[in-house]
Amino acid sequence: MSFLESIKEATVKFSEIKTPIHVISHLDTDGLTAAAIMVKTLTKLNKTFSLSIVRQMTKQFLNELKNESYENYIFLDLGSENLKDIDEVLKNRKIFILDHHLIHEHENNFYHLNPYLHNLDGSKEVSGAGVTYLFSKALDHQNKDLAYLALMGAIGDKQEAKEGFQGLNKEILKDSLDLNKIEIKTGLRMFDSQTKPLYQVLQFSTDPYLPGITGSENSSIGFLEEIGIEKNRKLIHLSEEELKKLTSSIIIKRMGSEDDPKDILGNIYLLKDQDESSPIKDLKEFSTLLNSCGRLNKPSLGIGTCLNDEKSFELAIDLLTNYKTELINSLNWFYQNKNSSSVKEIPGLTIINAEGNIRDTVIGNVTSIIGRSNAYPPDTILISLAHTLEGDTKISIRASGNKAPLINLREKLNKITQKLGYESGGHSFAAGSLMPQEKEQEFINLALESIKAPTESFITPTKPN
Ligand SMILES: [Mn+2]
Repeated sequence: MSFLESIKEATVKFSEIKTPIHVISHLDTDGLTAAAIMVKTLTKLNKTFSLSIVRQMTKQFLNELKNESYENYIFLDLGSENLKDIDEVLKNRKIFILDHHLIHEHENNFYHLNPYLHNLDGSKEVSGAGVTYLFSKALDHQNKDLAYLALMGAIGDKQEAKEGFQGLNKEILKDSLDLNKIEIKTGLRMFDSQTKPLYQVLQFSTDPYLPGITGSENSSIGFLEEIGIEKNRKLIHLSEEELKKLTSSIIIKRMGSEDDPKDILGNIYLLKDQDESSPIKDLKEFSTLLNSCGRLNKPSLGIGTCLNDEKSFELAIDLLTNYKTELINSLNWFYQNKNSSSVKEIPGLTIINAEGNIRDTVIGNVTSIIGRSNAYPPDTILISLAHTLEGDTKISIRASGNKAPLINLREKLNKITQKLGYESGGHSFAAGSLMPQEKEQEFINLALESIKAPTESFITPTKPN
């Protein structure tokens, strides 16, 4: 049976449900758009449901579900990795899983919809929101008007590359185009290009990465002065001539970087029913907005925005604006204090002890942006510390450069924090930990000790030009 056939079959079973449903979705852009699609679909069908958004599917969360009286559960953008736990905790309930993550095999009698079960690539061809959309469309063809939400989920999960969408995502795009809901333009692939002053768009552009510009306000302003474009202009307001100049100057800047310099050009997806200046006209910006709602733990604002709730939209914009301001202020603090005792630089390692100067909610992202800014040679380990409101210290570890770090950063950090009795979590390319403020100095000393400066393989710092 094909993926679409199995989706169709599941919707038939789904239609028979008469009792309330508990929908559980993921906190990122893809999860929030999946949730919005499902909320619209269920509301239209007059179904009774509740919605929970989770950062992660933990055993603890699943155990909380155990005591509920729901007979039906729908998991969106998650679940495929937790088949065993779900099976154990939610015996005898009707379970629908609409996911696109790699499957941790476990025999089950769920309605499990996942592209990997049909030899489709869940990392590129369809997102959690995409699977949810296909389910919604199979229930009611009219739900085609939700296709743009599915595209945003795919964008959030980095499934849109410079070639555009592929696989089922391409079909979903076609649905949106058929309804004349969106238009595609070619332009600079940059976030905030509709709404932010150009110098900030460039300064915060981490994908594509702009050597010597990303992460530095001064270089960004300098670059624009050099090419004669006023720094506060917006990308959408540039003339054709200016846009060409900007694009070619950026391409020149990116020459010699390992990515294709032309990576900066790509598709821009615009919602036709939004105003020119709307921060949610561009699907990529819309997806950034949702991402910050998730990151800042305000998923309801993101979902509300997807459901066209004006109040949620305004609050979400405020949230994003505050977040960006926080980011800019934090980066400025770093560049102003780079040569002070708050920033310790030894070959191979930089420790940024921000204390109360950078908030713990942005310190990870700030460290990532610094890592991509050319401030340090590739594969320099960056460790940042920031105080939390609860009196702890949040620690973030990243590495500089544009490629996957040579060492496993999570292991690296864990080795240090374990000596103090604390665990670290995260990924090999970005990890973090939390410990009481009193442990700060001890941690810093251990971190400095842990680096044996690799004298011969060390590369001369490349300065931003
Ligand atoms: Mn996803």
